[in-house]
Amino acid sequence: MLSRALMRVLPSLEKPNALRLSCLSALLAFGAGATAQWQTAGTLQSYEVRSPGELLLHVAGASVRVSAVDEGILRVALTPEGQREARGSWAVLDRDRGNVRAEVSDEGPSIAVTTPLLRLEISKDPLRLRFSDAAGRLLSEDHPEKGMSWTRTEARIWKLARRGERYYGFGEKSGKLERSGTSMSMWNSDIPGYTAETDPLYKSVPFFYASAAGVCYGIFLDNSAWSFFDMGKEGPGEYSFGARHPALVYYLICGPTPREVLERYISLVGRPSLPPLWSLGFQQCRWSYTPESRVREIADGFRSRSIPCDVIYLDIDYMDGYRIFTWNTDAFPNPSGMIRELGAQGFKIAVILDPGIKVDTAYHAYVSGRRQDIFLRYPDGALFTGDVWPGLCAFPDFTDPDARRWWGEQFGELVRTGIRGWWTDMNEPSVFNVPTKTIDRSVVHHGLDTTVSHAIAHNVYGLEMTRATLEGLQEALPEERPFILTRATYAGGQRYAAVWTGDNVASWEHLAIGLRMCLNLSISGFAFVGTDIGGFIGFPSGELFARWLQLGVFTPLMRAHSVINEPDKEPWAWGAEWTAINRETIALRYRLLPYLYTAIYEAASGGSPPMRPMFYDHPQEERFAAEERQFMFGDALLVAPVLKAGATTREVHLPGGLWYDFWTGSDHHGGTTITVDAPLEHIPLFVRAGSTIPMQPLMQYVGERSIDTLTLRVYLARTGRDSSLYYEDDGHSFAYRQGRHFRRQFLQSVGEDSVEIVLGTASGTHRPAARVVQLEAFGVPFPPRSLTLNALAQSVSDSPAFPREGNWSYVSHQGVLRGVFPDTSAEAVILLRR
Ligand code: MIG
Repeated sequence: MLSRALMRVLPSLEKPNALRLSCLSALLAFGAGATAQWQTAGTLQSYEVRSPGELLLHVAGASVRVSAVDEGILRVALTPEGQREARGSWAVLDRDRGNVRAEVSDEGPSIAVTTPLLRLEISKDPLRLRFSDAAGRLLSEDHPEKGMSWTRTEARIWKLARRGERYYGFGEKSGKLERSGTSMSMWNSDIPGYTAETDPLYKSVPFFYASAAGVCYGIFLDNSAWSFFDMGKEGPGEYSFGARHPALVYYLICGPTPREVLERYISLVGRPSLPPLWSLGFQQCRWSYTPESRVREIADGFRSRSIPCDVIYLDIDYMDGYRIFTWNTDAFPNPSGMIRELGAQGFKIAVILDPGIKVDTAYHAYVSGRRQDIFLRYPDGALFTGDVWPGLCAFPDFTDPDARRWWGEQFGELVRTGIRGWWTDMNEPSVFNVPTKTIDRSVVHHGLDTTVSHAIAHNVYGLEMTRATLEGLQEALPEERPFILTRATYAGGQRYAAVWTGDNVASWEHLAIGLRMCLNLSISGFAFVGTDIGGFIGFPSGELFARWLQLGVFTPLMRAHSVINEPDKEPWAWGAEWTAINRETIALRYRLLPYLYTAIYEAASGGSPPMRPMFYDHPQEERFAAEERQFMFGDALLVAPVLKAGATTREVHLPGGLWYDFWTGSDHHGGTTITVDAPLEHIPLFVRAGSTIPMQPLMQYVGERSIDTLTLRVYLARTGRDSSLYYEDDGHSFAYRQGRHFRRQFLQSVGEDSVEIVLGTASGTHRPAARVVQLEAFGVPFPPRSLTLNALAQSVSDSPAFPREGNWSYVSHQGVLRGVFPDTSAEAVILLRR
């Protein structure tokens, strides 16, 4: 009982049983009410320059290693005496970054580390860090009193906030987008029906942006233990972050724009993998579609109503008593036959995978797992077991390469059965029958060349489960890009899996919460993100579902889901009128696939995620600092979802420049707030002038037929040059890595007396099937006196319909030019003259 009480006093102790004795003396030393004895970095005692960009500094009780990872990223490692220095990382890519141009100079009272982009000034007495950029602008400085501090069990860095500093990121947070004045922690937790106040949630991404007066930097606290962030809640003008593990590493990441912070962070922890194109189609899930006849009924439900869909999920009831890698053969007597036939209808099947392996000596996974000794154990060697869906379970030690190999080997069978989607759930991990709802913190993991307690491995358990899944699929299905969807993960997890935001609720509030979570995750590296459309728990009205689905078009993962025991929630469940609206909504998703795919490709090549909060491109604009009800999707689209019941209009804040209404083609001057119609039929959507939106014909699933018409909607700016990327490949293999892609720029240039629209020469060796371009240019400022395509004169009619191939039309009261011509990989230049 004593240890219980002490646990409350010292919440961060990892091994309560082993520490009973020392706890007693600690309690006496601290006195009642004190939580811990903090030490703060004092006078620099000595230092060594290890290489041009690396310094080891010593103060009483700790050492601090500072190193330049590259020109724009500095790493700081605090190691109190008696602790092992943190070396490996589950998040940071282990790769040679070449020679970093960095210099160390002793300037008397301080030491400076300088790269072409950053300057770190280390004051010697006391040891404090002060980061600024090459332009001399202050980024971040240690708090003069508290600086870097530690106890025996935790460490924390206090910093001064700049005037008006705002904070963003932090991964999966359900509260407000802008985080100043709040505190948060990271400890992967399964909390069904969470709220805007619930923290922490399923995922840990200890990375954030600090932005003041348009100058932004990032901090990544690479610590997988329970970590915490106080962004000015504890005291104004300061913030702090730390972890319940005193050997602490953080990275300071240079901007100055949010985009540059994101790109540098991604270069550190890895890019999102490029998903197969079909996973951008509509996905239908519920707990559970069973038996087989029900799955077929759902598939027919989509096809008979002409509602596009690519993926149907099997939730936990497909298994034999929830045993992973088995089938309930009563409900699914012939899985491969079923999957083959659904495949012929254009569906892919995804299955849920939980980490818990049922303790059952007649179950092959348990038997082989025991034989290969890959399950987690307590320090005394006893097997850790806990209750989940199958009853008592053992848990693979996913941080151990041997356990990952074992897990990966189980995939051959499911792949041969035809499964193509992998849904890893419960991997916080969630355990039912213990008060902590997870694995005991003392349990021993193997990984990163050493053993660590579950207290350290907890937050990477889901990450390593998705890694094991990916590694298994690389063996079992090496030619296909895998689609893995996970609930729990850690920073860098975008390398392995897409994410969804767990067990949300069918409420209007949750529609807004889900949008915030997707935005926060997106700028925290997780580009492929979505919510349970319609809400997991509870039953939405037809209106709520329709509005949620409309937003879902603009979340990279577009998946509807439902908890068990709720009525049907498929898109046709609310009667004919709503069905028609939902059909059109999903149709829009499929028409926009070329644009969506380019947006996800941009993220997969190390750039911005598809979903971007408004501050991301406009960090200097105060009106966008806390904007969380509209967002950019890709470079071109501004999405303003309806988040209120009964609303038929909504306010939209347009950034500077010219904007086009996607639905009407009418234009609006930016830098304004407008109120637009928001009929139930569609989501308010705007296009940035200067962009080109590629669209394809409606299909019922990805690859139903080849694209015979590529529609290009060209939105002309009033003047000047602009460009948009277009990316395409085979959509499913890794051949794009060998250059089998089709990538080009769409350019526009608007002058006084001429407009030029160019489809740039395509790079790469992928060649789409023969098709035409159907070009539609909005905002053409004059009736063209002459029009040429690759210098050949074209005739122009004034018909409002799309002309036949080889013809053009111009409708003067709309300012819209339309033309149809063959698409090739060669440059196409369309020139209009006044
Ligand atoms: O304890 O597999 O978040 O999507 O349907 C609940 C059943 C387990 C939680 C997931 C949810 C899934 C459900 N799972």
